[in-house]
Amino acid sequence: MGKTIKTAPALAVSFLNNKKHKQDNIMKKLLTFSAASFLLAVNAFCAEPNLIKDSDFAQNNKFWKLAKGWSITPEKGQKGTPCAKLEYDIKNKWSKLAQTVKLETESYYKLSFYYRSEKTDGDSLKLIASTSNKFIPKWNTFKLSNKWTEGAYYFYSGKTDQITFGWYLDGKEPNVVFMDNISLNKIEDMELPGKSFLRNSKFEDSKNGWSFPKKWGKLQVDGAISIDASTGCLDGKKSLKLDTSKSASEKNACAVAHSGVIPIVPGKNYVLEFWSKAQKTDTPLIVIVDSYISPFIPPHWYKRKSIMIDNTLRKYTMEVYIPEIKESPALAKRLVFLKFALEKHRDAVWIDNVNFTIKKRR
Ligand SMILES: [Ca+2]
Ligand SMILES: [Ca+2]
Repeated sequence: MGKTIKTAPALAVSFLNNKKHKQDNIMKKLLTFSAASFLLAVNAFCAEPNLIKDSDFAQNNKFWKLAKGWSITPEKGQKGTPCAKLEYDIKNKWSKLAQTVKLETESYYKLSFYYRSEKTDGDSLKLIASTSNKFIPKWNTFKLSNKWTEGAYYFYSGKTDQITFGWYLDGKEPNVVFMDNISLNKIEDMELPGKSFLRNSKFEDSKNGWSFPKKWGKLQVDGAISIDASTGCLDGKKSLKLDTSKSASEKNACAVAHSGVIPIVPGKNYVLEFWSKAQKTDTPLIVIVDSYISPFIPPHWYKRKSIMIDNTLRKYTMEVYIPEIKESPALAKRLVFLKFALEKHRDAVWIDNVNFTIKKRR
């Protein structure tokens, strides 16, 4: 090679450079290709498969049970694909789109689905999760709107090895609902610090995932609980507002909001964070992390704290140790939910950006 360069230096060098360049390119391509196939292999190995069959409705109802009112429509889905459609009138109340899936026991799962309705504001889409036991929470509601929205539902299987998901409407008005891209995946990242499994934690999705019960122990709720989109709002466009300022007496004043269920890993330290402000100062907000197998039968596990809220917006933090199941059998479902309440106190409190996650190690 040296000789070639000596006899015809310029040409040979350029030829060699060219050759080297080509070799480099081939090497680069090979490396990129093998890196890509390696990543593909890793992804294929790591990604949990979707357990829902015909999740995008492209196989025309082979795996779905479509009760009265439900059909597969060719192009109304996300990105113009086929999807499931419910033409709802009062006559097909509780009529379900359903699929039964085998589960692994003692595992965490996420069910995800996309939905929209023809009306801008209407009833809620209901999800029923039926199993042979009562271990997994059965009912969930998802507020309908005319934009494609993801509905998510997390649960721990325990000893349950089969589940049937059914979606239906039971509202008072006719509507048309579309559903697409339904997936059920085992989740392996339950222990990621900072990852919250709380649904609608910023209240931007209105009341979705939250409920406002009528009673709080022996007290009747006489306050106003709302998803507030006024100037009092803390972040984004909406926040949760508990308002007992118009309650008849301090002694009976009461307003309560419950979150939906949050899957947890036992034996871990958790941090509950939220942003809040009150109309006045020194307003005691009751915060409870709660868990039970059945709401009316012991065992019951909870952590309760009264947090003083003042009239400037700031972040409040509460640390909670979630015990092992053998210490607290009430946590067997590996679920908790959060409660925020004003009790025997007249004021208004806004709450936003609620986060409940495993504590980060320092
Ligand atoms: Ca589709
Ligand atoms: Ca918000």
